[in-house]
Amino acid sequence: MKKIGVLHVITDTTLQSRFTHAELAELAIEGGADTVQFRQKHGTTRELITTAQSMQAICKQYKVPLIVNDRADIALAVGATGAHFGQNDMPVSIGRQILSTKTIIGASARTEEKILAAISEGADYIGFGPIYGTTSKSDAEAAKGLERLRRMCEIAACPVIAIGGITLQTAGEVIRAGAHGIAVISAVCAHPEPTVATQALLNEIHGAK
Ligand code: TZP
Ligand code: MG
Repeated sequence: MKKIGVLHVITDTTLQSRFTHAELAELAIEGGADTVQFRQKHGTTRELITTAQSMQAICKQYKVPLIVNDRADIALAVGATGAHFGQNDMPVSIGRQILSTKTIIGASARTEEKILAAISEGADYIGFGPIYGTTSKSDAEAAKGLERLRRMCEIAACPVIAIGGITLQTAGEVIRAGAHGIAVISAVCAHPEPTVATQALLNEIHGAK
């Protein structure tokens, strides 16, 4: 099984404009983030590649995996460690054909059936959420809560990364419900001090494990 990080910081330049994706990646890594995810829903392919290259340079320097959201081609283009696909993105089975066997593939799945399907297609981890209410994803479903998370963690034969509205106050209970780790946007990117926020989240995760 591949090593999957416990704190995935998803960089975002729509919630805040103080920092670029690459700057956020570095600030999060300085705070101990063990995975960085590049997620941007707008821009040309050329622009996305340029941004992903700048992030990959930092992640490579610190030996922290970079995961590219939605786009296998961009993950491949910049030599990222992984790609993350939602239910409307590239199917995991096709991502597996395109990307090397070493590449980490994450898949968002919200039902037992979809979780099992994603794992059988070759997903290395499952992203499950939103656990709580979130305003960071425009089409987010209703909050799933800790009980659903607990159930999904029981049935998934791979790490589950919980996402959606997770804060310093709730990170511990999410881990105690069985999640291998968490993925956050606003708790780090919209925080006045992203490095401090990352450090604090990591402490909560480790304290709960
Ligand atoms: N997928 C499910 S919820 C979500 C994504 C990308 C948004 C997470 O952002 P935040 O700010 O940590 O709630
Ligand atoms: Mg997607």
